Amino acid sequence: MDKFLEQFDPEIFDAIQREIDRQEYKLEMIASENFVSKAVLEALGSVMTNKYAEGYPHKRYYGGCDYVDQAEDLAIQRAKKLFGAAHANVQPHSGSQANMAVYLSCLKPGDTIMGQNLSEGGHLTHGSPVNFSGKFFKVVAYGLNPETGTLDYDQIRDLAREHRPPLIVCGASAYPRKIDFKIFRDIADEVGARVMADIAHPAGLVATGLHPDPIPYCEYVTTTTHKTLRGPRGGMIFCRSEYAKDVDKIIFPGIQGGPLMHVIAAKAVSFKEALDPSFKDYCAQIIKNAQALADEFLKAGFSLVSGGTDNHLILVDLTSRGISGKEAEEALGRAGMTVNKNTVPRESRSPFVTSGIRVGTPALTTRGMKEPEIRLIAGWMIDVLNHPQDEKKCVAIKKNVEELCRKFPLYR
Ligand code: DSN
Repeated sequence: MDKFLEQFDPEIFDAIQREIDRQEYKLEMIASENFVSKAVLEALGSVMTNKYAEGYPHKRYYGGCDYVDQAEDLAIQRAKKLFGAAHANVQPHSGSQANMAVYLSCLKPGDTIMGQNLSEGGHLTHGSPVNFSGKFFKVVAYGLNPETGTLDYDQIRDLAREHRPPLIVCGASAYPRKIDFKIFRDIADEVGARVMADIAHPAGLVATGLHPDPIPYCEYVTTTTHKTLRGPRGGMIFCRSEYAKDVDKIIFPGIQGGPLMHVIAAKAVSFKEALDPSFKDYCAQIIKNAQALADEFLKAGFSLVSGGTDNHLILVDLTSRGISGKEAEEALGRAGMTVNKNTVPRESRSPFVTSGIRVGTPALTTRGMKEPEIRLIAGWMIDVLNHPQDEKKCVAIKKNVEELCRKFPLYR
């Protein structure tokens, strides 16, 4: 292997080595994270990073774009095939920029958007007051039914009738159930709204038919490429052909400059991986693993928002367990298991403390772990959550975690 980085910048080299070890020897259960393949990593670290290519394939503002055009054409073709979409823009640097582009393409500042409340599973860009979406637009937030912990479609319909927003946003960051895009379409039609589905979390499950498909029902579909889709960090927008020009114009020149061509090349590689039939087996295993995790937590008497899961994550409500989300995240971290604290419905604590944890299975599934390993891990998690102050226990479990990780190597 080349040693350029090690020789030139040993400090950054060291940080990267430590991060490789962290990923390799700890259990990654942040629901929005995953591990890319070595082929994706190779494309990300390629000379495509050197090229400026403002514009779109075959219509660029710079010379020398033949080969980045080749890569972006492939990314677009594969993305459209994977999701059955009429138009794809693969240039958004992130999910936030994808969402911003859709909003700016069809709304004026001060218009109303409806989106899922951040504290009940939504995303910052769906109208949080601290985000551009909540600053530029009037926001009507919808939430979950407090009894069932699932989306309250009656409330959504009532709010839409009352506020008549031009855009309804659906999609979530911490929601363990399937989203019914057809109901959102019906509601939108009733009030004359367009619908944007942000499928960043379940994108891989959507692409493989394991989650309902928003494409037939939504004018716009946005996603990130690095969660269940298992590609490099980045964003992407799908839309109906009649909106393509407006969306493309907002991404460039509206809010972004030169596209990150190394990331676009890596996106293309990950879409090729996702088009392989084996990717459906992988996504099915993600769900089976999340359901095994849910099963173990329920058996141990924990409360799960919505009572379980049908996607890649569970949301554990710790309200009645005498431990905050922050304490749980920290204790699990000491035992080698990485999760994130998360608000739960009817949250009483601040977002920095919270009463829940969000636990996802995409990254463990990428390592090849299946239900037996997941049940073992759930047992360790439950043990830690029941004894968060027991440092000896955390140390012992951390050893077990490392041993398990060695059986499912990642990059080392
Ligand atoms: N930060 C992402 C997540 O964890 O769900 C969303 O942008």
